[in-house]
Amino acid sequence: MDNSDLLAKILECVEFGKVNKDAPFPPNMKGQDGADELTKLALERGIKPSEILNDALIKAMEIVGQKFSDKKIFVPQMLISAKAMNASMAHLKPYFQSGEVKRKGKFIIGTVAGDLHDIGKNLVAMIVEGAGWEVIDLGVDVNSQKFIQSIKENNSEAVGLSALLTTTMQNMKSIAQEIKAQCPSVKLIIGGAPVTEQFKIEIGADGYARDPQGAVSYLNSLVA
Ligand code: B1M
Repeated sequence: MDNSDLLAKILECVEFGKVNKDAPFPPNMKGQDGADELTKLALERGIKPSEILNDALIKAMEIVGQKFSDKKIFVPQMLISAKAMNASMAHLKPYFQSGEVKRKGKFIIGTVAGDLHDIGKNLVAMIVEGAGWEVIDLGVDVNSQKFIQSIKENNSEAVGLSALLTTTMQNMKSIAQEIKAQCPSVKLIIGGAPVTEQFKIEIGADGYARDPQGAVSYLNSLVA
């Protein structure tokens, strides 16, 4: 198997939810290596973590999302794909986190109330941490009080809100407004698939990032 076949195989594992060799699902891949073993192999072969992320994992999730929209798969299949993606990301994490030792500041991040999607948020957290920020990850389904308490306790420079649903984007709006009212000096950055630059302006956030690198650029501009 050459490197491009290996990336294609990792994509297939995430698309169909083959977590590792022992996983019985999907039945037609029983006994085969899964996302776990194949990602390890790819890294051992020297394939760049960013290549694994962009050319296999994120592409797989785009396919999964499209199939869900087309009603070809349902929530359990999305969940098992997410599990396979997480098995792969566990191997990539140390590479994204190996940033500078001296911290540039504290960044709090969470997925907003009502929303349980955390893969994108976890990626942003890893990459921001790798770029030299101390990251405090509040997890998913985070309400305004939890964000505000953490900002005050940690005296953080910036906070990031992630949302993947058009419904929870509305929660993002009220959470952003409450944070700004109680912590006016904190810089607030938003992101997630349905979020836009226009929405940032609408809700009075300070920054919008399409991807983790955008979040890093914005944060670094605060300490430049
Ligand atoms: Co859900 N889901 N899901 N889901 N899910 C979507 C988001 C959806 C687009 C699928 C579809 O219909 N095509 C759709 C939303 C439709 C909409 O609102 N417009 C959807 C739906 C409808 C739902 C449910 C309502 C389904 C149901 O129950 N009927 C339900 C909601 C549950 C809830 O949250 N309350 C649900 C549940 C789930 C699972 C739990 C099964 C699972 C999540 C598991 C997990 O996260 N641990 C899941 C999954 C896996 C998806 C898809 C397939 C993949 C999401 C993902 O991880 N993408 C997704 C379809 C899709 O996105 N194509 C879908 C990969 C990830 C790397 O990208 O998260 O976009 P993303 O993050 C990116 C950027 O957005 C950005 O950087 C990341 C890296 O590039 N970014 C930031 C993210 N946060 C940022 C913050 C920043 C900056 C950048 O600064 C702070």
